[in-house]
Amino acid sequence: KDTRMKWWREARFGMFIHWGVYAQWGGVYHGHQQARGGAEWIMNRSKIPVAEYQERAKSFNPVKYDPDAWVKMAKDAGMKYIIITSKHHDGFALFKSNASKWNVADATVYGKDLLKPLAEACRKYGIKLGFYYSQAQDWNNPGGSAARKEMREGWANPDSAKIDAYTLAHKGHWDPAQETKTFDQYIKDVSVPQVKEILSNYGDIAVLWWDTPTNMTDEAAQQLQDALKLQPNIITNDRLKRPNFPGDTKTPEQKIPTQAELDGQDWETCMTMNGSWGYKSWDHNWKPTETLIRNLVDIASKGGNYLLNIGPKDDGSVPEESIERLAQIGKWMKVNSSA
Ligand code: JFZ
Repeated sequence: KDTRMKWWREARFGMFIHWGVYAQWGGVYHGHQQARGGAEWIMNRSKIPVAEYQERAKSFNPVKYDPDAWVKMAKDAGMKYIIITSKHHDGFALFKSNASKWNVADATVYGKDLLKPLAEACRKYGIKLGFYYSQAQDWNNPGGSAARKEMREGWANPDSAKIDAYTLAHKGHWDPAQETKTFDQYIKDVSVPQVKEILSNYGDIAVLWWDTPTNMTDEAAQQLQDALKLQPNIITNDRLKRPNFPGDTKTPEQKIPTQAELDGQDWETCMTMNGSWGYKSWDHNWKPTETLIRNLVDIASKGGNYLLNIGPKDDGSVPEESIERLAQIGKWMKVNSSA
């Protein structure tokens, strides 16, 4: 375990990338700002029907996507690794998949795999690449689960009251199209095959970043864990299924543990620069660079890693506020780090 974890324990700083077709909404549905939560949750928060969501996704066309520039930006900021959402809770795969047509190559006008060029750029700059994969929650591929948290909040969707009652009776789902398969079928037909795809087609993968184990069973988790054998040196977080699949690293979210909370386990604080993971057009609550640097110092001094997020827009460009902050951090790093 120690040799496998070596690079990760020395890394200290990485880039999280939340990107998907949800960036097209940017936190706005039919003129309403989504009620709460990250902009990557808009389909769930606003109860967008499956057909409508997929219809808009057809026009997803990130012509400004420049993976070389993204990786260089991370490298210049002093980051050592990148974790990108290969598939978030909306089930949309940023890669060409044979397990589901709901992927960038088959479901959008862009029509090309987005992860391949990113993997190439990471190799070019010597940056480790990891994949976030939402193994259980999936609102488009039938049988995927849907978290029900905060369901009683007001929705941006004007029809919310009616839809909430439906959702309560349907395990968090809001569209019959989501329930034409069982969860076990979804795991077998989509989740496991896609994890095999992302671990087979992009060279060395440093991290598998699981998330939200809603409805996970031990059997499903075991199948996913077995797929990891495709990358013998891979590092995983603790979100595959609690408590039987602890993984390698803990994931305090949006917060830095106090010294007293540290228990000797490897940990990584993931954090947004504003209040959203996915691109949210109306969130201007950006943390000052000084705060981000203090966070990095605090985390590094306690032996953790800082996974700092960017949420690119649907055209593939990165918000100016994020670019500026990463450049300023890089400037500080040049003066203050020995690496
Ligand atoms: C999850 C996702 O739902 C979210 O969209 C984002 O990808 C984030 C990184 O992960 O959200 C979580 C998961 C776990 C906790 C909080 C938010 N948690 O354990 O406190």
